[in-house]
This record gives sequence, C-alpha cells and structure tokens, in this order.
Amino acid sequence: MQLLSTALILALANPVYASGSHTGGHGHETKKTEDGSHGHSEGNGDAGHHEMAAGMPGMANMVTRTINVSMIETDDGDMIFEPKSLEIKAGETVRFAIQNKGELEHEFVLDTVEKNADHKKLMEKFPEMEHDDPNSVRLEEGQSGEIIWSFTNTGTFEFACLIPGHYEAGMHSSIEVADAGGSAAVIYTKGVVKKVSAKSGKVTIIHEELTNLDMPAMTMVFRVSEDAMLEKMKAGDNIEFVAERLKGKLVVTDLK
Ligand SMILES: [Cu+2]
Repeated sequence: MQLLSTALILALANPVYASGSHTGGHGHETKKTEDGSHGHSEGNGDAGHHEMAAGMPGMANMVTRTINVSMIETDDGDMIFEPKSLEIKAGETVRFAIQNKGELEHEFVLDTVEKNADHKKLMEKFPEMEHDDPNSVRLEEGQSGEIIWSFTNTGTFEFACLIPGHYEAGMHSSIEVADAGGSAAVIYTKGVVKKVSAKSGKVTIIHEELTNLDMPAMTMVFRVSEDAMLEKMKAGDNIEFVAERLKGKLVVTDLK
C-alpha cells in the first residue's frame, strides 16, 4: 500500500515538475528544495518525509491558485473555517492564505480525515502540543499565514483546527480532490438551436448550463469549429454539443 501510493504520487507529480525548472524524465527526484517562501523551517532536501496521502508541500513558483481561508468564531459559539468545502483538481498547487479573524488561537492542519482524527486525540492528551509541520500552521488572533500545498492525490481530505474542542465546534472544512481529467472528460450540453447563420458562421443556441465553462443556462451566439456543423443544425433542433472558449470566442467544437 505504501509503495503503491508512493508510486502514484510520483506519477501524478511528474507532469507538475515538468513545467518547472526541472526536466527529469521519470521523476524519482522530488524537487522542492528551493522553496523558501512558506513560513516553515522544514528540513529541505529529504522530500520523502513529506509525501502524505493528501499530497506534499508545494513550491511558490508552482502555485496555480490562491485560496483565502478565514478562521472565524461566530456569535452563536461556533468556530468555523471559510470556505466550508473546497474542490480541487489533482495536480494543482494551492496557496492557502489563512487569516485568523477570531479572538482565539487556531490551527490549520491539512490532512486526511483519519490522520486529523488521530492527531486530535493526541492533542486532547497533550493540549500543549503545537504543530510545526509543512501541512499545518498555527495562528494567534489577528495573525495571517500561508501553506503551499501540492495536491498529488485524488480523495477526500480536510483542513481542521485540532486544538481541543475546536473541531467539535465546527472547525473543519472538506477538500475534494478530483482527477484532473482535462479534455478526456468531454461534457455534452443540451440545447435548442434558435438560429443558424451560415453566412457569418454562427449559431444561436438556447443552452443548458455549460459546466466546463462555468456558464449558466442562457441563449448565446457561438461560432463553430467546422462549417459543416452549421449544415447539421436548423432552428428548433434539439442538440447536444460541446462548447469551448478558443481565442476568446465561444466555439461549438463537437455535436452529437
Ligand atoms: Cu481553533
């Protein structure tokens, strides 16, 4: 199991490294020694120790996305993180910009639900315990911090505050890491053709939500990737199509 997950991490991590400064073929060399940007004095160089089910510490120059996280105490006694849940694609390197907006000290510990549960038990036994791992940061009232994390594995993870009582008060948020998939998962969207304009190469479609473009249902004018598509469509047709944003234009790239 350990071997399997290590192999998986390397396999998934490799494309990420390929875009960096390093051009290794089959990466056994987990390059992350030049990271100095996040606030932990981790013993760099020995990457093996940092490979966890949830992924591994990331490098600042590989960050693909910044997510702001707030630690909040509500008026009715709850302690929460915002956001409450996250969706991430495997291969993403995320900068968590964390701000403690509460009046108490809090932690951000990113791990599997099980690992956090184990850790939480330990902290109940040793409340004075403070973490200083690359997957965690502890912040006093008003403090900010950050964690840069490479999500190399799919699965359900979480970030949580493991200070006794805080998890129970609501201080945990789920992280769903999905397969990057990319263009392999083509999504067809249903629509009704409103108008075809062969001359201008455009088609107006009353469409359902275009999930790949994060666009709600509406009526829109599209271009087509091949003129032949226009001949297959006429006003009133029910269609299933794929739309993509190409060079700033919305284009129908496939038609069922
Ligand atoms: Cu807390």
